[in-house]
Amino acid sequence: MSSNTYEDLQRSHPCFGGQKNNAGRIHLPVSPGCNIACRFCDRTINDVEERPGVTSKVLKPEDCEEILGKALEICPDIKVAGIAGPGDTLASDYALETFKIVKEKFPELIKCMSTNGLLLSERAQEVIDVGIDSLTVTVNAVDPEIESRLNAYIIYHGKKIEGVEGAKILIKNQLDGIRKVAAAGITIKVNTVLVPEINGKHIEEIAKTVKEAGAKIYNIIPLIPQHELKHCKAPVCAEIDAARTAASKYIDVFRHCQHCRADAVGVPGKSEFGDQIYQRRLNVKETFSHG
Ligand code: CLF
Ligand code: SF4
Repeated sequence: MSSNTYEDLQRSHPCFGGQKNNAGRIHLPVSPGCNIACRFCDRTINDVEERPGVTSKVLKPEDCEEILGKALEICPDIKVAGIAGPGDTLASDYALETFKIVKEKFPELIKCMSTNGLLLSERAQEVIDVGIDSLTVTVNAVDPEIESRLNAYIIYHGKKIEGVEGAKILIKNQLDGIRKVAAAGITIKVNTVLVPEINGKHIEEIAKTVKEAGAKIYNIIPLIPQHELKHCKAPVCAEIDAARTAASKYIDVFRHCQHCRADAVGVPGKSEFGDQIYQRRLNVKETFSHG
C-alpha cells in the first residue's frame, strides 16, 4: 500500500507539484509492447523483438537494481522511480516485477507508474499490492466517438477490437481502474494528449469525469503530429492555456511537464543523465513516454 499522500507528493514528486523542490526521477524502460493503437503513435503493437547484436529496446527487471544504485550516486536528487514505457506497463509483467525490486531494495524511492489503462481495472489490486505511490493514466477522451478518432483499435485478451467498440472498452476500463486505485488511497494523475481539432472542446468533460472517478491532478500533453495524425496541427500556446483553464474548473492542473522519454534520468527540465546511466545500450524511441 502507498505510504505517500497527495500532499507528500506535492513536496517530493516532480510531476505532482514537487518540481519547485528540485526533485528528480529515473525512468526504467522495462515495458516493451503496447496493447492499444493511438493514432499519433507509431510504436508497433507487441514490439518485443530482441535480436542478438541489436541494441536492446528495453531494460530487464533484474538490471534495475544496479542501474538505480548508479543513478542515485550520480544524481542524489532522484526521489522517484518511474516506469512509463516505452510500451504499456500493464501489457506485460515487467513493470510490476521491477516495482517489487524497487520496493525491496530502495524503499525510500517513490514508485510511479504510467499506463494507458486498458488493463487497469483487472490489474488494480496488483498495482495496489506492489505499493505504487503515484499512478498516471492517459485518458484522451471519455466519449467513445472522440476516442475512436484518437485510437484505431485495442488488443484485448488476444482480440483486436476496432473503432468505437474498442474505445468503449478502453474508456470503461480506464475509469473503473481509476476508481479502484483511487479508493485505495493512491494519488492519480490523468494525462490527455491535446489534439485541438479532435478533443479540444472535450477537455472540460474529461477533467470533470476523471476527477469524479478519483483523479487528483491533470496534465495536458500537446500533440506531436506524427503517424496517422501527422496532418493535425499541434496546439498553440493559447489553445494549451485555454484547455488548462477549462480543466482547472474541476481538477488541479500540472503545468510543468517536460514530455520525458521513457529512459529519462534527472530533474525534469534541469538535468539529464540518461546517456550516462544507460550508455546507449537502449534504443528507446524518441517519442514521449506518456509519463
Ligand atoms: Fe515519470 Fe511520469 Fe512518473 Fe513523472 S514523468 S512516470 S509522472 S516520474 Fe513528469 Fe515527464 Fe511530464 Fe511525465 S515531466 S512526461 S508528467
Ligand atoms: Fe501505446 Fe502509448 Fe503509443 Fe498509445 S502512445 S499506442 S498507449 S505506446
